[in-house]
Amino acid sequence: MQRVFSGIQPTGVPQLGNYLGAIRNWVKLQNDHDCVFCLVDMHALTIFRDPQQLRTDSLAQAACLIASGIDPSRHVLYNQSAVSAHARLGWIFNCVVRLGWLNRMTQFKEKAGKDREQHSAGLFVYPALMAADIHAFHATRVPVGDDQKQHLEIANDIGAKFNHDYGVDFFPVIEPLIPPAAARVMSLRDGTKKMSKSDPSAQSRIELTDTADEIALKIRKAKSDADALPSEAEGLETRPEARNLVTIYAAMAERPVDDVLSEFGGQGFGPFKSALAELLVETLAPVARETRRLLEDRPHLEAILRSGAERAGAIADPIVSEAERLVGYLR
Ligand code: AQP
Repeated sequence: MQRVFSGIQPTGVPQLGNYLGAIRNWVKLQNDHDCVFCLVDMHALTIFRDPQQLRTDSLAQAACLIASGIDPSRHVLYNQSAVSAHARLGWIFNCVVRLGWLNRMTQFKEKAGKDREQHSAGLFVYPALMAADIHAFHATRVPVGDDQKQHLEIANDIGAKFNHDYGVDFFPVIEPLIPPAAARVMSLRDGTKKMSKSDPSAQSRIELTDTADEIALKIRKAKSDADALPSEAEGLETRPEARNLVTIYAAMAERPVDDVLSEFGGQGFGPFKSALAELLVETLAPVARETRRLLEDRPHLEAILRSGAERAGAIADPIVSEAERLVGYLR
């Protein structure tokens, strides 16, 4: 079975975009892959986090993943900082990656904005650590959204340069797994901005711990426009908020957009939003309930992550030790 590595940052409660763009697909991958699910708390640190908040978010993240269907008894679920292989290989890769490659990363440019000099070096070298996350497990498949494709390309470039520099064939090629309906979910307040767990406005996103009432209210208040829904996808091109709501409906129902529009085209947003809220509540309210239940037993969650870290270390340590031998570290 091919090994899949998936990471998510514990930077808040997972939101609908994380669910539709990543988590739901991860749950399916468990059936025919050997999966490693990692809460990437070292990546979360690239932008300052309150320490207590980071701990709280890490546990909430673990609970949400398990409640969504990630099975920590069959696959590996742990937090990145608990396995030293990430940092060890991350450093080697910092020395392999070229500054020119990092300078081209669009996500750094987006996150740093004009204030580049004020950001951490960690944010800049994030792609080298991400490459280490994957290569430390010799993972060959990584589910990624559109926004992460560039990071996967650099992970392959780093692996290939390591192999070339040390004259080995050690790190395999990583293949991106783009989910079939790779929905990009946008903010409920601005259809041109990606839905994000760290957006200052909680109204901009559906969180996986929201109650049925909260979901319904957020959808009712979601920005839309005054026109009726079109009957074909083309009619959504210049209407970002309408397009976002229809995309969410189609992704949740696993139906093509045109199919959704053939049902709702010509109607106003009132009935459509009610149907959308109902669809979201049906799937997400049980996830939220289970997440809350899991969070009541913190020692149990911590034990799951500790056991995951031991299993992750058992896979990654020998691989990273071999990389360390190859670069010439004295042992
Ligand atoms: N809006 C989105 N639509 C589709 N997919 C999304 N993902 C995130 N937002 C959307 C996918 O979720 C996976 C895990 O994301 P992450 O937490 O590691 O990083 P992120 O993309 O930075 O997510 P956020 O919510 O926007 O976090 P913050 O606010 O901390 O930056 C990834 O596969 C991502 O594609």
